[in-house]
Amino acid sequence: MTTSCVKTLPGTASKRQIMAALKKDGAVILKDILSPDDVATLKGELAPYVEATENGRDDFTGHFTTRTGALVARSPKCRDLIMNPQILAAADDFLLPNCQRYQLHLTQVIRIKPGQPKQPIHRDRWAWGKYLQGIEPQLNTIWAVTDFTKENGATQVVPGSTSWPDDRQPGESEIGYAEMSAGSVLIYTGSVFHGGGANQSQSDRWGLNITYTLGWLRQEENQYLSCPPDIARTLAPDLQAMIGYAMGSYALGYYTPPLPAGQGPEIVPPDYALGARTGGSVFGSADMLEAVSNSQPLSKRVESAD
Ligand SMILES: O=C(O)CCC(=O)C(=O)O
Ligand SMILES: [Fe+2]
Repeated sequence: MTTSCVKTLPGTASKRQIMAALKKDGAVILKDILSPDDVATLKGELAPYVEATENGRDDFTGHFTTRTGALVARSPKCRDLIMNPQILAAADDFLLPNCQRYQLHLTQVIRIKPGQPKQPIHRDRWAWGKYLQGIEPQLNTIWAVTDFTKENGATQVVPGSTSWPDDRQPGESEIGYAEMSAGSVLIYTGSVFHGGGANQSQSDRWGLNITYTLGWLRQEENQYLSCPPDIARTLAPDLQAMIGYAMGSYALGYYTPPLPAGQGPEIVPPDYALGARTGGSVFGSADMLEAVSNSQPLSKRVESAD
């Protein structure tokens, strides 16, 4: 019998309530953030790509599961979800203590089809292996595009498992299910144990996985290839920066346009590729240099200054 459950807050929940739930359980659901119209728009934009996507090839990706990416480039509605102010307020609190900027980590529609067994329980932070310990590198969302029920593959979540040793296996009674209506969102950390659920229903479960990570770690979905400069150029500046077209720290992320000798600057930030002109041949700002030298986040410096 299941005794664990994933806490659900109203869509109007404050940042304090969200952070308290994340701290205690490592996961929380915000109910009905998107309107039925938003959900229909999302589904319409994503459907052609999702329908054309092949099943996974192993037990982790799922033989009856499809995973569809490049959602910044493909779906204007997804861009709003990525920049949702409630989610970003939580990400500010959760990630900024350990970086100067955070960035988009991946975008993926996960469609769990009927007949898909449970995904192995895991931590998403294992994308980097088990090297990183003692730091929270990642904050995640799964937006429900269809209803999520225990029967159709609602995400399995182990509330309170964020500080478990990596090799601990949850018992059945420790696993909760992120049951939620379409338009709701599951927020969960990179450290909480979880996995896709089994779909024993007759229809697909669609979840939209959007995740964020520290600006000094490699992104799981390579955004420069999924959203190359010609497309990124058309986006809002804050979204351009979020996907990675901004310096991650004083020296992280610069490039040199590979032009003939003397025909271009040597050291420029990545938004130069989108048309930004900032003077060239410096790394990041003086603030970033100072922050990285002190290994102290900008957010803390701002707080301690007032
Ligand atoms: O689809 C889900 O509910 C979760 C999938 C997941 O955890 C993953 O693929 O890393
Ligand atoms: Fe996962």
